[in-house]
Amino acid sequence: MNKLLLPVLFAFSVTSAAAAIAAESDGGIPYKWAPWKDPNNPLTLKMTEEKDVLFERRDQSAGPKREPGLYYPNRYNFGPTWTSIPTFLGAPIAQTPADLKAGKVDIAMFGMTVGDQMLPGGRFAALQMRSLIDYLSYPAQGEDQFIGVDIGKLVMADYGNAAANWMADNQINLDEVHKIVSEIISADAIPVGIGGTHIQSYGFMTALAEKYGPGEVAVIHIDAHYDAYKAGAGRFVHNGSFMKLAVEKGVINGNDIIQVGLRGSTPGAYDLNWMRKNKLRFHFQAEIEKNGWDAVMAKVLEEVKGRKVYVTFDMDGVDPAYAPGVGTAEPDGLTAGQAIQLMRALGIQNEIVAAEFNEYNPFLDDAHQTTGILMDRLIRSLLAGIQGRREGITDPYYYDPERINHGSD
Ligand SMILES: [Mn+2]
Repeated sequence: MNKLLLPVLFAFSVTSAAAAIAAESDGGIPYKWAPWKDPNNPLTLKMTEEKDVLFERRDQSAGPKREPGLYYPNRYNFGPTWTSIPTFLGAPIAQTPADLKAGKVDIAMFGMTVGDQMLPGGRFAALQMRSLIDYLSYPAQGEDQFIGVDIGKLVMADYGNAAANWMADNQINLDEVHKIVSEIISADAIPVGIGGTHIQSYGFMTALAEKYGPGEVAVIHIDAHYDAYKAGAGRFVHNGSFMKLAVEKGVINGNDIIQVGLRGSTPGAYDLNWMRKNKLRFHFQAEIEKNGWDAVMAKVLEEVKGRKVYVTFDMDGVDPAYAPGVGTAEPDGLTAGQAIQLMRALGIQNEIVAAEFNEYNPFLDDAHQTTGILMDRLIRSLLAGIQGRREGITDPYYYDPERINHGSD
């Protein structure tokens, strides 16, 4: 269920004469209207196949034979996306954990293809992100123009996509995200998920909880929406509810969630109370407007200092003036510059253990692919911060002296 329709249905359920029905429901759609919640109801749709071909892995040993490691699919050393077989940031390909290990990969990018959004298109974002019509997006190299660090020093790989069945319950899709994140982590690389909708964050969080244990990793959650609606519409979880489920199932502690950019028509009093009770560290746009971006960013950095960090970036956290290609656009929000600054600062200050950039809808982007290019730059800024940290930069507000003073006076 999408973010906009859900409150409408919810409001309908409680304002109709069926208040008694609503009272016996869990706050979502009343049970009587949701027969699919009852497994014994003949109307309930079930998977009839044990296996889903979409998730069957290719037998890599069947050939062609090759040594484990990274390989470039392209003929040319340098080339824009339209002369290439596109990969994320032009990175070489890895197909298995053995490839990641043999290649000593630092950053394993993979495409995510879940599309549970009111306005369809998110599942095509990974495809688009590999082929932006922007030749500067192509090489996985280049100096960050704030801190003068070359992200090409990181060993990057394109780890392919996580499949998602666009007709199935999201449980199976999240299992696949979980699996791929786990494969990457087990190869000591940092998973960077690209594309799809925000629900996939749940697969990241379960994989991270499995590896590190709950309470070890803090989540930086940039979003217009708090994503803690009660799960509704008979679904396991959706892109507006996964945070609540993650907290209630103990996948993550509420006070390990730091949210930035919340605004719009939600949450209401009930959910805000839930957020306070579970000690989420939320930073509404209201706080940014009142105290200014610098103060709020400083507070976020202070709250997360010394922690392992997982970044989950919903592109609708950014003002649609800068990022129109999203499924649930919400006016106001972070500027492109603020978002870029935050990514770079987090990469410098914290040990980034995973990151994921979602809710980009290429069908709703402008002709310049403004949203896609911004998402690309957000990824690069985080990577620049990560590499800067490896090179000994410790100040999240560090700038390359040569880039803030021309010295010609
Ligand atoms: Mn979201």
